[in-house]
Amino acid sequence: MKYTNPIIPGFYPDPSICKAEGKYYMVCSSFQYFPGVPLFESEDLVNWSQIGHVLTRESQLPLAGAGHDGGIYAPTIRYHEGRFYMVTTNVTSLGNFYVWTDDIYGEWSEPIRVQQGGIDPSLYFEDGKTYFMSNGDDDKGISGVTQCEIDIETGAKLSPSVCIWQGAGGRYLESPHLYKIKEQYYLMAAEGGTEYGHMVVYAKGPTVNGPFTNYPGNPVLTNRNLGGYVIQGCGHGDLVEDERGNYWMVHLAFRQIHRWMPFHITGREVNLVPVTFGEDGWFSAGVGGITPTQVETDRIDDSVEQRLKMRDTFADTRVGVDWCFLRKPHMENYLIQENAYRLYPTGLTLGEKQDSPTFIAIRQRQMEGHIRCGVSVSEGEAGVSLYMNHEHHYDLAVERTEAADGAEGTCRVKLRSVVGGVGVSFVTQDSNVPTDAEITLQIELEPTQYSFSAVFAKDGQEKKCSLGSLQTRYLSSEVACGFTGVMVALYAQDETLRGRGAQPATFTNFEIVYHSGNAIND
Ligand code: 6LW
Repeated sequence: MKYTNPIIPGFYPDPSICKAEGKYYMVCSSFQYFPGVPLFESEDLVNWSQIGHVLTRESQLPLAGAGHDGGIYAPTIRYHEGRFYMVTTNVTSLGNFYVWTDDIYGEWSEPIRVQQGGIDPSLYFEDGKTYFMSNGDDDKGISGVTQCEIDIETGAKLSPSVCIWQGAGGRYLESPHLYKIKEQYYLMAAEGGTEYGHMVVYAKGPTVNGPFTNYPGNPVLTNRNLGGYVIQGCGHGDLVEDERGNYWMVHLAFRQIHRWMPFHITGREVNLVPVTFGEDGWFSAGVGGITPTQVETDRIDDSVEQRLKMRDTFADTRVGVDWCFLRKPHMENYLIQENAYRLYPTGLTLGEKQDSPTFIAIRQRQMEGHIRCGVSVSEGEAGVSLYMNHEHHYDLAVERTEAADGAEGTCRVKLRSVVGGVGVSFVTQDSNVPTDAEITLQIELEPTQYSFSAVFAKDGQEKKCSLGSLQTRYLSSEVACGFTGVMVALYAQDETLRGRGAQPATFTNFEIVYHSGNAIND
């Protein structure tokens, strides 16, 4: 069969995978968003459905004050003796910790902290022992992949933290994972940084502590030498063995907005490549060491067809699964109904970097398509934001102002561009929209630009008003920095309000339709 990368499009970075009872499970990092650590399930490795999140309670996921590069970093998922473990770092508060569950569809435990520093923790189980590794300094101050033994019941360290590998010479050694395959220990990691120089490297050794010998062909996977190619930044991988005994790697990569334009807006996404072991015990990955957009493989049955979801509406998405919030959400400000989301404005705006404005968001997963949403506002401002972070967002909003004399106020549609924390607003020329008009906000998605408009309907008459276009690149990771991707957020705010607004804004008929899928521009 033939499948297309990414296998999970949109902001789902740092994938980690495990197999349990014939199914595959995957987790990704989630930074300042709540709930945390998206959890996916698959039967065939190419079609994944999100079954929930691992971190669903504030006690597991304290995010107060988490900036756009804070919160939850790279997780690892492992299955051992009937129990799932997910280990990660909350860089804003908890440090390194893990949670566990015996029911993948149920709740996970309270966090169990581990007193070893660094980020990107991973677990390896063998002979009743649990090894914990991360990238950071060991007890002697030596940096690299650092490992200790822990008590899996309590998280207590049972041995000193010792550096077991310093990588293959690239900068930013990250995401270590240890595997035992045919009596050999393989330690795999990323180097080069999570940008265009990203790569996967590994080493092999005779014991769990090494000594590790670098693979002579390192990096085993990278697209760093592929110019004019959409998929870039391949790194941060994890291995899994399938039912037939073949190995695969899931890893992150991103798609440039154009073959020749080095900006990406949909975040780091999940890609899949085959891994092939040679007689000498070394393995290669990808197709000639790269990750192509299309992979032809006889390791997956021809009967398996890759299905990409091309439409998101209120009816076929779920709050807390597809939709998420910023930091610690104030749930009293959300009234989620089957066909309408009602959001109460507060004085917290999209520029907020500590607290949680009224904001519910779903990922932009592809680069071509459109967004439509009916919005009705009684007070303040509400609309659709293309949100990269608090300093980089484009907001298409309906705004109600009150007249000073108590007479009925005005209603207008405006577009706000915030880049580098600097905001500029454009208002519809026809700024006096009848307050009882039905308003539909519209955004056309293209790889290089977003185009904004609104349709006003009253008494059977429709009028379309264009607010112009803005370039996507100013919301890209290259411009905005951080580790996330563009979110499509429904929000409500009213800078004059301190607490909860009296009247909610109502969002109806939401849809994102993607016109083309992964192979764009390639
Ligand atoms: C993550 C690190 C990385 O902790 O980016 O690409 C960091 N790799 O491994 C944030 O996702």
